[in-house]
Amino acid sequence: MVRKMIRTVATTPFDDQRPGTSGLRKKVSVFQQPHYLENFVQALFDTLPGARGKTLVLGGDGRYYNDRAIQVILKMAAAKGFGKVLVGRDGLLSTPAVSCLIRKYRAFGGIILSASHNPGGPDGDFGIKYNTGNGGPAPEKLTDQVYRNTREITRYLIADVPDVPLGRLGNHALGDMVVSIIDPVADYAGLMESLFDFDRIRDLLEEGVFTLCYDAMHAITGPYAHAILEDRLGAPPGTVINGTPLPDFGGGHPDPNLTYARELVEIMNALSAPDFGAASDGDGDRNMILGKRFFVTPSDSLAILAANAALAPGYREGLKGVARSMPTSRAVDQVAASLGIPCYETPTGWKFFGNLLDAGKITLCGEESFGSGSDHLREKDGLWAVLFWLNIIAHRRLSVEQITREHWQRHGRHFYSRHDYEGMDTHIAMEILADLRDRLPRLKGRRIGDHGVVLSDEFSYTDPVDGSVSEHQGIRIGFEDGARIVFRLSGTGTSAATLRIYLEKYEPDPARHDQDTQAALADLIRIANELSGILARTGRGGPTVIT
Ligand code: G16
Repeated sequence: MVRKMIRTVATTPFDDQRPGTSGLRKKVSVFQQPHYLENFVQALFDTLPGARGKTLVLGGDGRYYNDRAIQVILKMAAAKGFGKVLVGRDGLLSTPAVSCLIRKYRAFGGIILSASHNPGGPDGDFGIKYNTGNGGPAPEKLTDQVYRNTREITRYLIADVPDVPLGRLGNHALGDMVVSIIDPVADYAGLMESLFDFDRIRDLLEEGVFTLCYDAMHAITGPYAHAILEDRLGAPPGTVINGTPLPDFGGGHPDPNLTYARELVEIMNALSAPDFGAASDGDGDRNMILGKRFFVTPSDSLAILAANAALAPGYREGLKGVARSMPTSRAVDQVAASLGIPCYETPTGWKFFGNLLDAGKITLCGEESFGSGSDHLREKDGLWAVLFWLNIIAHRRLSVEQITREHWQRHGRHFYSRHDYEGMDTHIAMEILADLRDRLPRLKGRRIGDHGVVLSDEFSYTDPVDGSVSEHQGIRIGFEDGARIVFRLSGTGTSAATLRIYLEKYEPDPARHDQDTQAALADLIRIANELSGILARTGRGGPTVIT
């Protein structure tokens, strides 16, 4: 890069640039402040020695501000000395596609512009996260350093070059750097085809008896789902709904759960419901699986994928091990025990699976927060989970409900629910957790109602690969019958606090599998409310979202 093309801009630190569970997420208006994005990107680039001449992958979920941010980052990448940047056409790339591209093209790393399932638009959220050369989210060691840099930053470097036409496929020179605009779907679709039995799924879809509906929620997976489900697998046009990515997600909240994916839920609850329903979130890494009038919890979905993995060509060799985040139900633990493979418990956050996957200790992993994935990438992967389910159905020729009920019969049912109290005063939420923390030593050995407490602690994780320790990862209260309550604060919100309460109860007896989930968990819900004192402290009689 000709030196005079690089401008050094003086700046001062912002004090709120600490990355959360998954990158830096803030209101769009926060990112639009002069120097805000640039400061964070420079703080990141300053942690990346050895990037000169290397390849970066860059794309986002198409939310408002995606296109502007990409132009800024390209100019800063040129100033940093990257040799090449791969950008999805129109600046679009799903999170799993970025992971796929980093791995396939051995890139130095990738930047994903997304606030995931958070709403978009000028009044919505924006976000930025960095993935390292293994294709996975940056580990805490790196994000902590980025944060420290944001506190000390005095300048950033940016190239004085014109904007790149993001809609034109092919190579564009930006000073000495090449910007390669690529088809966002092709590499990812090829990877999916190598993992699943596309012929068998095509037969299932073309026979015309099996119907499905996929809701892309006007977010990033629209183009991927059209290309894979409709074009490659032969599902009829119209199978994918809300398939055009929009900067404000059509005014919706692109979070695939029973509350926010209402349109799909209504379709799947109708008398004429399709056989299979699925949805993905803003950046395409989450999934929700539905049958006719039937919801599969993400924890059960992970367990069912693990139990049926051998039906998919990519997993025919068997699983090395599995992992789940701590608050995720222990349904997959049962499967691991029956397969005789290890099961790891990690803190919330996909980044914690990276070392286990890289070290070959696990093949599948997942979280209660509607995420599952495998060693094919280093991100959770929404469409992958959908294709995995279709692969299983194409082989077993059973409905989603039959597959799930059979699974419960064999392994027992883990009644599971998460209660979210969104928009809570941060101070009160911290106080609730601090009080619970104080009471932990006195809870163990006590009885609460009919339940004897056998575990009361705050989860701390020692990574079995690099020995790094992550503390304060959620308050756990376990009972003698295996039931559990977990309390933690969300690390992905952009305003106020969200208190999450995770509830789990194991029921081995098939005669009791038909209970309603909230009814089955009623005891635990009462205990959780009493212990936390939410009603007295906030006046709230119930959660904002139940999943
Ligand atoms: C992110 C992380 C997930 C995590 C989820 C919820 O997902 O990648 O690992 O489970 O947030 O985190 P929290 O409970 O702290 O809000 P996504 O889809 O938002 O990137």
